[in-house]
Amino acid sequence: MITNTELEHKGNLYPTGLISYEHDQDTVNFITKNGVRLQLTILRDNMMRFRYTTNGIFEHDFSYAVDQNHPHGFNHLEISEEDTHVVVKTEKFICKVAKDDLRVGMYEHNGKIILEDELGFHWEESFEFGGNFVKMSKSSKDQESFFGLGDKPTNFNLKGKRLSLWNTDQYAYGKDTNELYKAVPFYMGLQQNISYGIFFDNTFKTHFDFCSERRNVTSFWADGGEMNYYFIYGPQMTDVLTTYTDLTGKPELPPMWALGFHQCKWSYYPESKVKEITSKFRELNFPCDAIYLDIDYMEGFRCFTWNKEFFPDPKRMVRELEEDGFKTVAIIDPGIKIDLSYDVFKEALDKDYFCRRADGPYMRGKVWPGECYFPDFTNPDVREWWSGLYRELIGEIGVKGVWNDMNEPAVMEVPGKTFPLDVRHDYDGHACSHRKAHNIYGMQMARATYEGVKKFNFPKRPFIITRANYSGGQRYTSTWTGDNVATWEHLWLANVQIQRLCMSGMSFAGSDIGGFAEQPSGELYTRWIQLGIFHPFCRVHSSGDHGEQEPWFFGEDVLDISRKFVELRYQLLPYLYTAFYNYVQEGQPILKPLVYFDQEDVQTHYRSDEFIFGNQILVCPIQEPNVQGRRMYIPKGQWYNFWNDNLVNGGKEIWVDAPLDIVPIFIKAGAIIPKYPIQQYVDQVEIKQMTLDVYYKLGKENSEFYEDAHDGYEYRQNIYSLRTFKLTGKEDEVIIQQHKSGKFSASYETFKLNLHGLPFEIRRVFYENEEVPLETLQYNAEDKSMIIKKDFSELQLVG
Ligand code: MIG
Repeated sequence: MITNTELEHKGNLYPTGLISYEHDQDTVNFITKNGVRLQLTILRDNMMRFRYTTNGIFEHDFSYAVDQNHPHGFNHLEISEEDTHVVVKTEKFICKVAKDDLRVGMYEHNGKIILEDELGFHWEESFEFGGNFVKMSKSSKDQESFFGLGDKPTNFNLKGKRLSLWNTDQYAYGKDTNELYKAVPFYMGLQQNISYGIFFDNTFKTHFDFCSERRNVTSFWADGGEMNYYFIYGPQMTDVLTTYTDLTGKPELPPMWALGFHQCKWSYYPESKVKEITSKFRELNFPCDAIYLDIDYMEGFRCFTWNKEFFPDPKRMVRELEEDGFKTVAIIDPGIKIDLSYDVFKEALDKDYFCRRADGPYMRGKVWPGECYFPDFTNPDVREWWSGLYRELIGEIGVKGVWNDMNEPAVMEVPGKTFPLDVRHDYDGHACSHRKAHNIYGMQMARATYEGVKKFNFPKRPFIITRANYSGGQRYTSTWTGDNVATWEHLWLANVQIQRLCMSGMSFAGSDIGGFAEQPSGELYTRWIQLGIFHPFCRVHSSGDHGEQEPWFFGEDVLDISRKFVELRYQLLPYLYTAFYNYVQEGQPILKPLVYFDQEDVQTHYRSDEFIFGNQILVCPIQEPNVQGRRMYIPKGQWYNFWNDNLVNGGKEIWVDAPLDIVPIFIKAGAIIPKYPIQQYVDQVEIKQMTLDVYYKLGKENSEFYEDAHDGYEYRQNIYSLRTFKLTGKEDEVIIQQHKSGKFSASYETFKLNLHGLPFEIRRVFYENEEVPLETLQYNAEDKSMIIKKDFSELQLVG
């Protein structure tokens, strides 16, 4: 591995003194004596983009990551000059550019340092590839922490790590494996309660060093392309992350069934096996919404074909599964078998849609079907063609979701496990080699798949899952963490990786529950389910080489406990769906690591076991065998133990009991949690009454509850309902106010309120500001529940 220091010895070059600078409405251009140019663009009051070129010529400005519709515009911009610096002020922060070497510093208006260049921009010429290795280094504070970078299987806080981004098929990876399936060149720094973000939008192999080589220096560099990064100021991590997701985009709401429990294996076939599995779920009353078909459903692994011996009538099967409440998800890989009698291959060949080597011939590689060619998904015509291939699978057969695998891209039996680097790509009209296109190949495949599934499933919503991705890919697809292993270490990793993906703008993520490689014990499986039900994507998957991984395989106890937790997920679906709504609307991550939840509390900066699911549920998985409980950190504030309603004051570590049928769960005081009755699959029954679990608090707390038709696009025409509840608790009273927006009208008329932790006996009730007898609300003193009309605006309970 090349280190920074070695690179320095190899001849780094630096900008020299400024000749001039000029600016227009949102951009300042700096020109130096040795031809370096810096283009600084203000996108938001809290976001600036920095682009450098070393010879005065910028590349055509193009990005797959940046959402074309991202919000931009700012309130204030002031450019002035000091002796040594050019000063650019926005409403939120100040940027100073040094005249002698273009080094940049970012400051709060009160003068506090946010982030300063160390060496700043520098580069090394690459004669082998042409172009530069472009580099940036920043000074770092002792107490600084770092978060983000996608799916890295390492400590949550990245301080001390050196990592690179090059999408790689890593079967049975381990803790600290460097390169994995995704490239998300975005991280957040946090020092002295000031958070900022760096998004290095460069699709070449990129490298990040978080004070690993030098204690007080953070650097990032790329094997080619431009130094092109966005600086985002917080000071709250939530400002940084939501600005990053504004820039790189958010997904549509998924269909609600995609948030149910999913069962997968490599592979369920033939049809009778698939049916045996799905029937067993129903027979055992174990909720499940989706069943997956891995590569063996195809004819000789040819994409968009069916093995007619195993699946004689896929359309009928998919319909029958659907009648039983199961959606079918099918896998599609990028490799297209070289076979002149296979129409998909023939068509792509005729249209010249496959990737070529630099010297002409098509790029050939071995994957499951044998020798394959690979579509160039960076070509818009190819994407359009690929999306059309879903006509039969989605439009006619009725498959509801598509699973894109092997799109790092993975190639078998070759060094590097991927395409040769000379392979050519269209890159949407900016022709380049695989060095530049590698990290976005999977994202562009998932994008084309998304377009296709959306088109042929319309007006229902598409569901896509991909293994490889790049920043911005969250607009099109969900993801999973690839080929993990059935070990306790991997349970720990799954927890960290999903939180990290949530911190990287990709909240719709999950791990292979139970582990892909090898086989879990019943205990490990149970603990994994107890974590997995809190992940935005919740799917059991296994390689199938090592035995079964269905919930009933491990015996009665595991089945019963697993069912209890999957049922809890189904009860919490309206709460999870609301968290999804906040993600889709504002870019709020669905899981909130403790540091994100309360960055001011330094206790949280190195913690990663505990996390907040949505806004108000604290979870701490059990990640070790043979334990009856553990110590965990409770963030500041008041929390109810979900299992016994005991109230805990946070800001400290406590012991929590957790025998095998319990995982530590706490509810934030003041929260109002919407719940469904248990269903075997989404929309199995019409909801007759919603439950709201109300947790008393001395003080105030707001909660939200979002609803719509669970599928389709009417929600975009205002046919949704967003309820905001304000709870205000005093010693002898509690007031709940409701505000509702949107035009969706739910199937039920009433809420059942379950009151938790009420410190007084209710004596008087005021409903819409008028006193009513307790009986009107069918108050049940025993279980502390009452029934109220769903559109109430104010309820006051007095002791
Ligand atoms: O080389 O399709 O990560 O989930 O079951 C293995 C077979 C290819 C890797 C995926 C895994 C999937 C498997 N695939």
